[in-house]
Amino acid sequence: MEIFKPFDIDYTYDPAWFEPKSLVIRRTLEQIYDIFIEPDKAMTVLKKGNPVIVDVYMAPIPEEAGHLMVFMTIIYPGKVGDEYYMTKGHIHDSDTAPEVYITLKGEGKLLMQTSNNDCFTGEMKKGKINYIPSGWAHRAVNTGKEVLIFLGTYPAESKRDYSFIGKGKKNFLKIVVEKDGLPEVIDNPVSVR
Ligand code: PAN
Ligand code: ZN
Repeated sequence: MEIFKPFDIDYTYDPAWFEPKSLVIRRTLEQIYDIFIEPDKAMTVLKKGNPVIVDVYMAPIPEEAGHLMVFMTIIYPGKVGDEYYMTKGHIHDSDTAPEVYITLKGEGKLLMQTSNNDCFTGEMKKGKINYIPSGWAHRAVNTGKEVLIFLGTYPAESKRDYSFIGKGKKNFLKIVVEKDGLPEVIDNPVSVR
């Protein structure tokens, strides 16, 4: 492997800022409206505008074996019906690709599951580090009234696989909804086991 030059990343979380970055992944409601259990409610919102749900800032690190990707993710606050804004959710395409999330600001839940349908919900808030072992699909959910911001790292060569998300697919077996003003993790009524 070519020797790579060390570098520092500067960041703030109030406001969210991360440099240097080589890629920004932006997920708007129009792109991911169908991950919510009530997509018709998302369509109503989309008639008035197209809110940004998630931004991901990725550092300029080669997506190759031997490197660790480093990123910052911002999930904006909001809901579609009772379901909080969240990432699309994915699993990594390798069984040697664990991931670490470190929350800097806000609060949320980290839904995780295996292909055997084991489920685990991590707590995301300042003071928590979430460890996502290889083989666990993951989706972060912003359950707060402010932005949820976290840093993370994973083996840079591993690709994200979204093939289980969508209509008639397995999806995440749990969802997070607001009930009486508080987040509640419940079974996903539209998941297909
Ligand atoms: C994170 C996620 C980020 C957005 O960087 O990519 O939180 O998630 P989705 O791509 O599922 O919308 C990560 O887990 N990378 O592996
Ligand atoms: Zn991931």
